[in-house]
Amino acid sequence: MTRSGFVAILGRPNVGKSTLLNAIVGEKVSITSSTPNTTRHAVRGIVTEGETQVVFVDTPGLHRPKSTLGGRMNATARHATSGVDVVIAMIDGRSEIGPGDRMVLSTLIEACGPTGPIPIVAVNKIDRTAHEVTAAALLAVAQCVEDLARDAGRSGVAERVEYFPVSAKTKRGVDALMSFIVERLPEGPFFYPEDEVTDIPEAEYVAELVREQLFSRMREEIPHSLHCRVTEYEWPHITVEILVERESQKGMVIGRGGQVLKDVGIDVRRQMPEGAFLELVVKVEPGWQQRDDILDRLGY
Ligand SMILES: Nc1nc2c(ncn2[C@@H]2O[C@H](COP(=O)(O)OP(=O)(O)OP(=O)(O)O)[C@@H](O)[C@H]2O)c(=O)[nH]1
Ligand SMILES: [Mg+2]
Repeated sequence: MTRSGFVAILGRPNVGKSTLLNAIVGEKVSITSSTPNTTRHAVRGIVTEGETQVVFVDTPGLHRPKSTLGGRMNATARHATSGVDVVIAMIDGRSEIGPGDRMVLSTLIEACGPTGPIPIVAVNKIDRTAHEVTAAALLAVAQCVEDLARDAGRSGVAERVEYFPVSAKTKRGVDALMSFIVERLPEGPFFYPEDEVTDIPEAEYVAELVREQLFSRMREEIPHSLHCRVTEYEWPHITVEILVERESQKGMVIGRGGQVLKDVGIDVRRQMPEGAFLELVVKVEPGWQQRDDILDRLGY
């Protein structure tokens, strides 16, 4: 009999959720960057080993939204906890537990309850913290969970929570986390073919790769103003349209003499099968982040 299950990964922006997903899957399926709010959709990463299949769901970072898009991203993240077997709340072990983390831990408590999904807290980025700092972070977050659960009238949840120090970047602690999850999965059928690592369509993935490269090159508010979508996918010809919100941002994205787009194209093609012709087009769509009609159309 096979075993299978779903695991949602929650956390405030930038704590390393997508990096953990990629580390677990062993392949890049979700884009990452040092800019908060990189992930905008629920991204599934599938791990199949022998008789076990685990589907990890990476989610947008929970945050205080400043745009209609931000509100939708939070809703996507919260929705991802329904129907799963395990919820991982991730925090950054380098920083104090702040209001954003408390919101995430409250969501964990709420989603798991006394009998629901298995609650896990992962303290990430321990490659950057001394042992005593990691230990202090684990104690602090456990205390925080206890307080939040008591205040929510759900004290029973706190004792169910398991704590794992990890580094998504170096993969330290990731095997222990994975073994813990695998051992607790229920019996059930596989949800995906054994050789599949994600359910993201190829075209969407290419658009994400373009967005990732732009995120690593753009500063200030520009990353948040970007949306990328494939408008033509006729292998080897692929056109990706880059939406910006203002005319002034268009010039920044294109770069002097088109240099930024040229570099983005080179770095994206490097991650694709050989022979791709990638065309990047920039278009202004005023205030798209705030407009429900456009967000619907763009699939948020
Ligand atoms: N040193 C260190 N850096 C890490 C680790 N995990 C992630 N990072 C870095 O932290 C930044 C954010 O990583 P992401 O995986 O994009 O974070 P996220 O939680 O998915 O962020 P959002 O999608 O914006 O919610 C990137 O620069 C990563 O390289 C880690 O274990 N150690
Ligand atoms: Mg992410």
